[in-house]
Amino acid sequence: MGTTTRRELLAVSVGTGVALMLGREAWAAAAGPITPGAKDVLIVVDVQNCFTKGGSLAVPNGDDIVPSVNALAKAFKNVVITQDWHTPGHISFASSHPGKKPFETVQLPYGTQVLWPDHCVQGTDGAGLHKDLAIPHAQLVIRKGFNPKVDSYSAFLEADKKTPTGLDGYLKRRGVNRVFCVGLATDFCVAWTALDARKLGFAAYVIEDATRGIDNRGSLANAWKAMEKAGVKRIQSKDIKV
Ligand code: VGL
Ligand code: ZN
Repeated sequence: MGTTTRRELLAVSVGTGVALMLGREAWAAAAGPITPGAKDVLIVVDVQNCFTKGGSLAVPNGDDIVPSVNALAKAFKNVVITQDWHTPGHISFASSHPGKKPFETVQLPYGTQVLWPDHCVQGTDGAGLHKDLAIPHAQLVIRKGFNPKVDSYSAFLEADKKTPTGLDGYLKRRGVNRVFCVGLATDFCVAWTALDARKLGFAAYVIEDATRGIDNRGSLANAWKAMEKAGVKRIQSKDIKV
């Protein structure tokens, strides 16, 4: 102890250099395409007839994402599909609030609610999945928004921000810790799902080019701002190794 020879110092500095190089290599690998594994899930949000061409709440260019959603899904062992699944006369429908029009808001016990055209009523064609969605290996279909008095954009929690859908427990019991979100709409159900995923302790990614937004009164930019603040990673489908 005490005296460090020149040779030892050299060895230390060489060692550090190697460590730095290895570090850089690991970082470079992390920045490359992501290979989804057993701890990852793809959540395919609300790719339903009502939100696509001819639907009552059609998201602009919503249909365009279907081929890339199908391709991405093939790269994931774990896929969960969500369906917006409202009762007739649901509280989120403008038609349930006399004098109100779609895209206006009302105050409800759980906060401000945007009002929508009637959409995704349980058991109707509009609530069905898009005909070209092809994910036979999806393990769970989770329906949300079935409580007549509470909306649910998020796949995890209803709009009261406390009633769980059960997805959190399902994923955690299966060892999933990273959530990748695609689907419709970027600024509502996709964003709320990704934000709740962060709140519940998951790493969360939104694959932007496999989503489309409604963009009502700046909602798309606001959603991205909120997601960025919450640590949701904004990536593109080329960032996933398919
Ligand atoms: C959605 C509005 C109302 C969505 C659902 O899937 O983003 N948006 N219900
Ligand atoms: Zn809805």
